[in-house]
Amino acid sequence: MEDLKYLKLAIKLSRKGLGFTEPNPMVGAVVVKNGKILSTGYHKKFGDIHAERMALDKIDETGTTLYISLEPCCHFGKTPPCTDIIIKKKVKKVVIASPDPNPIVEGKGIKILKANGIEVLYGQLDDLNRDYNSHYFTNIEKKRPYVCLRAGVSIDGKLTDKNRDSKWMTNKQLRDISNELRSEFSAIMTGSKTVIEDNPKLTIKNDKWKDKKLARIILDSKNSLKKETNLNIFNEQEQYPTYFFTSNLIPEVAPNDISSSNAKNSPYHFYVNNSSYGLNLNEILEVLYEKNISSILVEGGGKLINSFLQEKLFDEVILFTDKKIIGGKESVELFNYGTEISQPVNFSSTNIIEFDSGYIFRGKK
Ligand code: AOF
Ligand code: ZN
Repeated sequence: MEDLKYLKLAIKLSRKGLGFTEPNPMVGAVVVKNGKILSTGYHKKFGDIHAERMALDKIDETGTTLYISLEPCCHFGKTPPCTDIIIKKKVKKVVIASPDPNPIVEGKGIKILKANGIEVLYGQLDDLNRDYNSHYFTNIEKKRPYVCLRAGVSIDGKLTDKNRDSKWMTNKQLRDISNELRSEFSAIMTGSKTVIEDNPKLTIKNDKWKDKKLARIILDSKNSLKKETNLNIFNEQEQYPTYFFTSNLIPEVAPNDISSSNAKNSPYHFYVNNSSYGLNLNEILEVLYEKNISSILVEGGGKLINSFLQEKLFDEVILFTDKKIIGGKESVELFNYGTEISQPVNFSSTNIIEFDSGYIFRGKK
């Protein structure tokens, strides 16, 4: 019981790093002796000191119990191995929620602790920790970024009315929540049509996230977005670097890139093959994975979201639903593109929050 309480606290602490640690995991640690919490730590941002080292650095006591949400590392990376400090501080027992699937750790951390006479327990609350760190676990296990599809719809699943007007679709409260959702991800993705029609900034409004770096990924199959158009996506490149993907059937002549006038050499512009649903999404995810982008929030439009559905390349769906019925044959339905998916999408976990004006549905596969 006591173990569970402190382990839960370690997992809760890990969440303080939400949005800043990727592609590394969120990790929390708690040091306890004789039923008293001596210190805590969490991984604040990518490249910073690890959670368990942060907690142990602050104390001199020996014979403690260390609670960590993830198996400690045992490698020299950006920081020295955490197993070293656990041994040095003569920790008596280590309780871990999840073993680390990272091939440079993968059970070796636990082995080293045991070989040094430290009692090790692991596996309790593994599901909870994996759920919170689903981006990290998906990266390592599927070798691609975590993909979340997000859309705003009416109760009857319409994206827009017949005039293609969707601006009014979700009210301000839901729109603000939807905007801040971007902070949980490494990148947001949309299509060139949305960029041309809405000229979105694709940034995070809330000042709380002014230090958060977020990549903007634009699927521009025909290379139609020109820098001269002064679209908002060409601004604020430092905090929000913009990457473009174009079909390799299009000659590499019309440069969109921010840094150079030659699209061919641009580190921001990629040319990929086509698939039956548009640009080859597998190739795009491969490029982004190599660029260390570990999670993507796909914000539409409808065609793009449906391409990911058809290709079965997604891990989560988030629907912002207004309590309105749009009706009409000419209004645009969200799930109305492409062929029927051969099997319905089932979710292993779902969550629904109700607001005055609507609902947020979050389903993980
Ligand atoms: C973290 N924070 O609190 C723990 C991690 O890139 P490095 O050198 O910082 O190492 C990252 C790996 O270390 C990470 O993928 C995971 O396997 C392990 N543990 N990482 O960023 C932490 N405990
Ligand atoms: Zn470590």
